[in-house]
Amino acid sequence: MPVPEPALVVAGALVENGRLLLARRASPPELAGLWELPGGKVDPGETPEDALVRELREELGIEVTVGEPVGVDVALSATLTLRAYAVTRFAGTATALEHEALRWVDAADLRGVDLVPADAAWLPDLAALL
Ligand code: DCM
Repeated sequence: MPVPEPALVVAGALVENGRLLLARRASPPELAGLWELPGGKVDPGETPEDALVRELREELGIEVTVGEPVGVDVALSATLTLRAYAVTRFAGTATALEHEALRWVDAADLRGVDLVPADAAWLPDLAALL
């Protein structure tokens, strides 16, 4: 039997003036209160870049230009893979439309933040953007 490709979750690393945007999750219970790069699942027939544009519009109310991948893909499970992209340009003011809170962190702040486990794998890559 063919093995299906894992579905992809894409997340955006928005950097402005040496600070990275993090968003605090409201759910599920095991991730609630932890900080993440905002994003979400790629829909069937959608490119990862288009999915990230859509997700950041829905979650933050901004229009972004998607840049290069950041770090390596992270396996969330056998069926789900997580990928981060640099977001180099965006228009509008990021607002927590679906998260509990937003926060802009500098390199020092980033070291002390409680990230969701998958995103913590990217800490060196994220620090290098700041
Ligand atoms: N996820 C993650 N890190 C992110 C974004 C998402 O670990 N920066 C995970 C949480 C969920 C899955 O991806 O297991 C789907 O995300 P969501 O619930 O936001 O659609």
